[in-house]
Amino acid sequence: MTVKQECSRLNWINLDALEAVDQADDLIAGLKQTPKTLPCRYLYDDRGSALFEKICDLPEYYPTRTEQAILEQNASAIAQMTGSCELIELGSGSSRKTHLLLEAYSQTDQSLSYCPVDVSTGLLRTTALQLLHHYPTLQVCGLAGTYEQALAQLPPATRRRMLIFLGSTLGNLNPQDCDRFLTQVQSALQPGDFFLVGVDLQKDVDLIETAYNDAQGVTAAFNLNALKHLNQQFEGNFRLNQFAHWAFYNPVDHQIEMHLFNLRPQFIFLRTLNFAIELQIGETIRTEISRKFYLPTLISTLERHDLRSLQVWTDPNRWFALLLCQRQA
Ligand code: AVI
Repeated sequence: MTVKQECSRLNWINLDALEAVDQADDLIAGLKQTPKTLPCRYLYDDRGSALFEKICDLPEYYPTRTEQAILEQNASAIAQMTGSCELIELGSGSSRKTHLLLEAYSQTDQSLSYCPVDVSTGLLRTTALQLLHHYPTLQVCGLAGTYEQALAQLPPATRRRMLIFLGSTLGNLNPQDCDRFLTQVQSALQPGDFFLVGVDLQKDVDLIETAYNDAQGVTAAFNLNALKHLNQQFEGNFRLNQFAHWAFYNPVDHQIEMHLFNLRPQFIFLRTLNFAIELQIGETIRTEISRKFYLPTLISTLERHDLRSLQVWTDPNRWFALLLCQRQA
């Protein structure tokens, strides 16, 4: 297979998401509030995405391998239940778990098509090319942008669709944003279409906290990289060595919170935004929440958005769940 033949099966749509979003209003609003917060998209420049890929391979970070094992066991059941359909993956990253689904669908589907959506254009391109090389009849339509933008601008459906949202990324949305997101999913799907979602479940707190405080410090580097990203993008002066990574479980909201803990008084200026803040010792900036779900509550939340759970698969420890939902009329 030549590169030219592979490229003829690759379609590319740039959603201009980053430009549109980076009016940075939400960034400024978050840095003004107490406690300070950052939109978690700043964790994912190309370096952040590469660090996240490394996190997925850490011994402490159980979600990736647990979800992968569930998919390994059940990918063909999923393909059989949905039949042939167009696969759209939100926040695809390296699409490592999607290989399992593509493998299963390629057994039954002659016109296999896959739309990965990601903000990291570098990763999206590399992954798309690898997939084309691996699956000789696959059509790929890469959508470079945020999933909100992708859901609003999906190419018209030509057949049944399945939206895929793996890795418990749903947990990175607070309950209001989660509702907004599910409303968008609901409108992007026709009755009969599918939504496949992977979520991390509530469990022993030590296990969760260890997953976000790994011994090699990869999660810490991932967290701090958000500030480097801001420095580069907005000509900022965050001094990374004056912050410490801090991740803990909040039992009230059932979520891990990742913060950057400020070690010295600092004056921060983001030149291109003409925005300044002062940070006191001990002040933190929350960079991410990662909610851990209780299945019955999640199933009814999905139901409220006309997404009926057809089947739920979990691992033997019930640490993680994969739900296949169908959009109701
Ligand atoms: C992408 N997301 C689901 C990961 C999570 O577990 O919330 C991001 C992450 N943050 C720290 N480690 C992994």
